[in-house]
Amino acid sequence: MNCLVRAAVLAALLLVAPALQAQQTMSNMPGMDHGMHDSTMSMPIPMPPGMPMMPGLKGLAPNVAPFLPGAGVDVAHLPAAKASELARLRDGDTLDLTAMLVRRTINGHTFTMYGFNGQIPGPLIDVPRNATITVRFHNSIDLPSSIHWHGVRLDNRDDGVPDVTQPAVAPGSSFVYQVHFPDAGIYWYHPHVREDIEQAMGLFGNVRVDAPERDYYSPVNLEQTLMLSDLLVHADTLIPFGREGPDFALMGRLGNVLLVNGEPHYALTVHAGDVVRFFITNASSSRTWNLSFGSAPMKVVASDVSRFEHEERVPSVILAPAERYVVEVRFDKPGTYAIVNAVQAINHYRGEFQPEVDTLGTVTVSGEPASPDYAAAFATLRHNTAVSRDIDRYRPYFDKPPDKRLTLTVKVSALPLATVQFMTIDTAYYAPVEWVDAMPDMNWLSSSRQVRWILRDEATGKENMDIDWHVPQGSVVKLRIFNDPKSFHPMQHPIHLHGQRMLVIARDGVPVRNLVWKDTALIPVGSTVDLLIDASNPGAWMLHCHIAEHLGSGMMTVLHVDPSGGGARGAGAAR
Ligand SMILES: [Cu+2]
Repeated sequence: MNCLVRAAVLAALLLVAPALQAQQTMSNMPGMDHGMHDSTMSMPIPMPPGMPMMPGLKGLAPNVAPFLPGAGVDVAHLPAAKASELARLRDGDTLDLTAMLVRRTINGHTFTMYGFNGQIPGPLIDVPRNATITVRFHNSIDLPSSIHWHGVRLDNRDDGVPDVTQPAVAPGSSFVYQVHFPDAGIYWYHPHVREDIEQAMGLFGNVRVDAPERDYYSPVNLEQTLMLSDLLVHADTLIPFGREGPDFALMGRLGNVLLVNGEPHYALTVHAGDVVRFFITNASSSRTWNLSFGSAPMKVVASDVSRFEHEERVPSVILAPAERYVVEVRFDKPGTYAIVNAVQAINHYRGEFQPEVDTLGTVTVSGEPASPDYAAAFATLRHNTAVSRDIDRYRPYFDKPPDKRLTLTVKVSALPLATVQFMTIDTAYYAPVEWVDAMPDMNWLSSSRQVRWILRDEATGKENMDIDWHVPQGSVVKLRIFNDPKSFHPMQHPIHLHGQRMLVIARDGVPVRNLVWKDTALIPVGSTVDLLIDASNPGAWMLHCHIAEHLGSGMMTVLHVDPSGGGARGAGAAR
């Protein structure tokens, strides 16, 4: 549909929307209890500039009760949130991690949020590769919780998934995790209960696993970990969450305050010529980021579970929720470099894309020269032959037919009529990735009671938790995922597999040339992506979308890796 036609249809829809609202009020549709208002829910949802709230949606509220952390608690009596502190641990060490209420002030507004040990992000856990640590988790928040060790190939019982590997940890209770780290790199931890609330409110932290090899990475002057998140705020209030299930179920909650390490203005000072290695994690619920460091040259070195086969120069790095990238950046000239998120926003009125650039922070480069000067090492793009050799064992499986196929889609019921009408024309075209929430009103008013995001097994037609996949330990599983662009609201999905590692071997039939071990892969709208799973770790492992609201709307299943020698099923899927 061209822009003018779209604009005309939209204008017509806006004119008829009040009539639609009247019609829907009279029709008493099931599940449409939008009339339950209170003072918190009648607040306006922040809209993009120039975009009025759809008239047919005015006065409505999500059909879930509003929830914010710390109801009845005086925020003034809570401890102020601290910045992340380094927790350097050795094999056999023990760490206490307490999820607790904190007082957090951002841009002059004070909120009740959560933090691990009072910190946002939680402690930066630094361990040597192959260490095993004990983590005593204490739940002092007002929801059940758990800790999932994202990307870590640990024992299944320590994976932190309620109803799959452990019971949820009730408020006031504790759980002990033994966490073993077999792979070097950057990992993270977060609850696996209501991520849309708990992770968004501050319960996330990094784990850095150090390799014993001294030249595992190139030499740099400085290392920094960056956790990216966002917060949805109206004036001095957080927009409430849904108590019974997520609101913002269509696109996920995209915040209007962008944060690096929990702060709205990240700042770093370096010397001229310094090379900085950034370990970057996307801890936001739904936002995909496109990050760059001004004009400073950058090379991408590693991602979720390994280094790349070879380093590459890149203008920017894209991170879907839960993905990690390790990049090295050289700041060669004195001055100020802006760290920016540069994306394409959609203007639904005009049916056009427009650039949107947010500054997340700055790197100030002093006149003092770098010492040592690593310019030569930075100019070298390394080949990580150890990574290529490890992957060589798996290359014979790249061309086999898929063992498993999933289609990603969505079903909706009882959404406001204006939303349904809008989506009918909105999906006349689609974006491979939705970088911003261009329709926050419709998104807010869709809850997990009305939206069901779906992983569908192409072989059986089964969906989500009804899929009962078993593969033997040691098998190499080729999983083909297709993201259906013709669904009610197509959207990209970052698909995460627990406890294993996988390669993205092809996108839309085109082989990926520079491989890296991943635990999360972005599947853009309309795309077909081939994953090769190294199913080496026995247990029941979640496979799900990492958009918190999609997960909370059903988009998950379990991959059972049956222990070798005992009761393995589905051997046909194996090598
Ligand atoms: Cu999703």
